[in-house]
Amino acid sequence: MNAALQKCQKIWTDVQIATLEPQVNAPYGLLSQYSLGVKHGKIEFITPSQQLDLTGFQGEIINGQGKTLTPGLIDSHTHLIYAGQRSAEFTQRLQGLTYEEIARNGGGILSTVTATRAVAEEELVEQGRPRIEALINEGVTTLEIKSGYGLTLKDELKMLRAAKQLAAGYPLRLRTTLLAAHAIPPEYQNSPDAYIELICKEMIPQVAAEGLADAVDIFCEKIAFSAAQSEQIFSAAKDAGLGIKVHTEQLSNSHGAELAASYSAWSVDHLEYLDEAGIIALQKSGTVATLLPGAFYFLGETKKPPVELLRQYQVPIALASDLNPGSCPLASLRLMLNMGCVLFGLTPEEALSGVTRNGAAALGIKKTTGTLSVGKAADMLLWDIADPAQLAYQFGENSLQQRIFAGEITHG
Ligand code: DI6
Ligand code: FE
Repeated sequence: MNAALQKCQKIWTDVQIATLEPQVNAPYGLLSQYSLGVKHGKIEFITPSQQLDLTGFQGEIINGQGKTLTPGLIDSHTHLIYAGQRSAEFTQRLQGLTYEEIARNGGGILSTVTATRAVAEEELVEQGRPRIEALINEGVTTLEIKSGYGLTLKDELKMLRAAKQLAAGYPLRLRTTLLAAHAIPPEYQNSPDAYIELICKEMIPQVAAEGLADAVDIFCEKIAFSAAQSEQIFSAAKDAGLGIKVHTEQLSNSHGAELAASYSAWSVDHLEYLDEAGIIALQKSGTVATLLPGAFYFLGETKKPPVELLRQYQVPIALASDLNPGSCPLASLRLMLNMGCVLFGLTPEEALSGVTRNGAAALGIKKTTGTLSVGKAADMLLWDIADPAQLAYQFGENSLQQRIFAGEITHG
């Protein structure tokens, strides 16, 4: 028995591994009849089962019985921390009001801001619990949570702290994002530039100093912030050493993607109205295009993101839930796999890459997670399926047999 194998704590034998590694020249980076060993939370080896000699191995052996192992799922865009809910707004929309009209009447994001400001950090943690558990139970091992319903220094910090406190109770990798520029707060309705200044001069530096966020995001849209205001935020984020993300081209083409690409953004998100010039900019900067089919579906949008052009320019595509109380109260990344295919025309392989490899890239952590390869985190899911496409094809019947986080079996 070789030395690498001897040092492993656990070995999964006889698994079909969907590595999602582009170097593995097969759909899904698939390796059949392989074994995988884990040491100190990381993948130590991946080898054909027939080459494995387990004589004398002291650790745990898990017989995979030919089942399929994939990377843990990564939900790279959520607004999971908030107070209250907006079913009344849903009812209004069904009666004919649009998301934009509701927002302009002071509802929408601002109604969640009122509810979120009114509660303590502990309460935000408790209200987020069923949502985070829903995601974890279906296989999410890395999750991003944004602020954006506080819109004051104190309340944005409260949201980020609540996200950290909530996630700390679960076997999960958390990335947090400051989205103070989500909406113009009521106090600044007549002076949005002063709010941008507050974000750049106070919020971003303090959040960076306290290590409360990995990235900064902004809603660049005609009902929110302009490209010029976005640029100030990107510049402050860059100075603070934080990653850059942007909500853009969701309801119109604000050219936020092109601008974000010029700041080497990690991701640009939504993108229904993205044009070819924006796509070329993304290709140059290596920025991930994050598609959010749940929000598209829930708002009954009809303009689809330019998937064929993204493919043509080989822009990496991530897929995420956008879980939030207004445009996507759907706490399921599995559902997004199906919607990404049915609504946007992604292939099941593109969809799965979007919630693994490209999700990791959208969070600036592609070196450590997102695919199954030696040296990466052993965040893995064992599924009772024969074809990885089943993850996008089926919904509701639970085929997840084991959820493994940093080498430990947390479910199953
Ligand atoms: N775009 C969205 O879809 C979410 N935020 C954003 O900038 C919606 C957030 C909400 O309606 O509460
Ligand atoms: Fe969002």
